[in-house]
Amino acid sequence: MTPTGLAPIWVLTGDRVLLDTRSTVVLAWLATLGCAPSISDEGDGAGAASAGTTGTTGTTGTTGSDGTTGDGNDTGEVTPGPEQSFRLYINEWMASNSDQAVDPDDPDATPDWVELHNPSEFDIDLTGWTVTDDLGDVRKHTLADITLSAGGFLVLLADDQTGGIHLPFKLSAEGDAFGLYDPDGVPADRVEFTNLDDNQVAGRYPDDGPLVLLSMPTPGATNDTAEAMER
Ligand SMILES: [Ca+2]
Ligand SMILES: [Ca+2]
Repeated sequence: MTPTGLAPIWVLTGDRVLLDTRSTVVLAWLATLGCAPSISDEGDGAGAASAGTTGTTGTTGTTGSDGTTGDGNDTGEVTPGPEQSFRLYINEWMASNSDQAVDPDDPDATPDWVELHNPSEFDIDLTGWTVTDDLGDVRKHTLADITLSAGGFLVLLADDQTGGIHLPFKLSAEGDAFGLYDPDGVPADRVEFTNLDDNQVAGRYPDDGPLVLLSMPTPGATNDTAEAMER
């Protein structure tokens, strides 16, 4: 099974590894960036696999399943389509921070920070994804060895340091930007902002929703209180 086109398949699982003749395997996948996978089968004669009807599960419409039968020698192909999509979000950030402890290794530090959110039902390995505070330089920093768990929140520290969740730049409260890009450089989410007060937190309300000012910071947790409408 080979992902084709621009939209990658991030997770592909089957409910069994070995198939007996005429047995069935259920495949599940997670695609991103406007990709709606469908199954086609190249076949190889007698006992060739046949693609079943593709379907979707879950509220985000990001997974599909497909029943196939075959002789264990078949190969198939996933063809991206236009409808289903999956996203990671820049969910919350603080560009001037004087009292919020968010560094697990330094409770006295109060760095700028950015919260990412993964609303999907799959863990996403962020290795190779890039982040930047300059939307004209999308590969400013490449993430490594970080997983954004299914339904989870991840706090990155914009503290001009490197390694793990640290980023080699800070955010300017007078106006700045933040972008998250997949390993192919395709934007997953981008935000721009101006004039944030000290300890002012901005983000999406509800999670993954419109950009607002938030009345209290919730790094690593759901955004539960909005202060102002979209601006
Ligand atoms: Ca700052
Ligand atoms: Ca939050």
